[in-house]
Amino acid sequence: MAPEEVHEQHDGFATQAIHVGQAPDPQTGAVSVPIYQTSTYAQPVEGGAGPYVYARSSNPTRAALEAALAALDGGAHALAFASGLGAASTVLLALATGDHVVCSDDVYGGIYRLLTKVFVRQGLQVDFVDVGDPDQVAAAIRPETKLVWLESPTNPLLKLADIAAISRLARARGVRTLVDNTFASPFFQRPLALGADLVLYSTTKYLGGHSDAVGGALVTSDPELYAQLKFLQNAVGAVPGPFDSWLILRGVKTLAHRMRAHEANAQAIARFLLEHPAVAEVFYPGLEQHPQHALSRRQMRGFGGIVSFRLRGGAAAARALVGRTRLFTFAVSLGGVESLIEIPATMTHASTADTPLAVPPDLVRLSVGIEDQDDLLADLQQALDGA
Ligand code: P1T
Repeated sequence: MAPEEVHEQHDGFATQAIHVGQAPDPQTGAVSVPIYQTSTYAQPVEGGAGPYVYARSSNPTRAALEAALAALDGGAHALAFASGLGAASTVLLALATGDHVVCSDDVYGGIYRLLTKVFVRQGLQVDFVDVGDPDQVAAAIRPETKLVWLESPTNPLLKLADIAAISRLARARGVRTLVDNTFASPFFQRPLALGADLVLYSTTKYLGGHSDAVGGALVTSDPELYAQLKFLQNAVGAVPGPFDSWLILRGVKTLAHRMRAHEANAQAIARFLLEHPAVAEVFYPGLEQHPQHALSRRQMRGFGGIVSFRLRGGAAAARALVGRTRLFTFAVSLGGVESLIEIPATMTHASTADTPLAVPPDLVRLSVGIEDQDDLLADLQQALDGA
């Protein structure tokens, strides 16, 4: 799809983020969706139950969040979960013993751990391939394959998958495609419009945006898949509580504005790092030097707020650097308003150590926040100069 078309789909994004599912409360006029802090709902003795019976099954605050999330991805349905991994587990529970998944060879360490340490024990088969090459995905698909699992951009190396090409080749073979869109957020990338069947989020990240709640979500326009996942959402129970649903919904309202600010800062930082003598290599899809920059322009509306880089001084230099930053807090997670710095090899991706998916020990990942750009650049400058 042409970049202009991608842009057009986003018309009204900020308005939808603030209004879809969030009409003033009909009873009180409250303009902020109330936190329905209840586990159960009174039912009429005669005439059958209403829309709300028990809060694992549904809750009005969660329903508002789900409506907003569906709209932002241009999807028909969304389901909210207690975490990104809760959403991922629910998807994988739709598969059966002997089923096969083709997964990106660069993924969040927790997804790798879930697949290889939990679901493989339940009889799931998984192959990790370089999804930057659609031919490798095609070659890995076999009769038992049910799902292609993409992250794009990937965590932590910011690799891209051609979502349209892979979704097309998978569909032709009767295989569904899931895109973990956590890094891009629906503001910068809409996988359903590119042909994917299912979108996954850790809403802990950009959707929530303030590092104050953990959550996950799935979005789809496929009614059959939605029915299956909604059944599992209730049957398995990895649901968010009303207050966390409300926190994520509050974050969603400002997503468009935050993403623009994250990206402007990330672009400036990626360019600064490229020039710094202590830096060996910079990973950011917004750089012309990124091997898939053309693809990122084609399928994304922007490049996001995560920048990774390798240091000439190796793992020791990476350690020294994270000890010197003052504004960039040394912590896992990403997508909040505040800037974070971490070392994937020993932190978020420790589960891939000593495997073919291991990430370089000198890799540093930044979640670039929305503080003043000059302050962030000055912090990195002093930390790199001294490290
Ligand atoms: O942490 P949780 O909400 O369960 O989401 C898991 C998850 C799923 N997908 C991606 C791409 C992720 O980055 C994450 C969580 N990632 C981190 C905590 C991190 O620092 O990378």
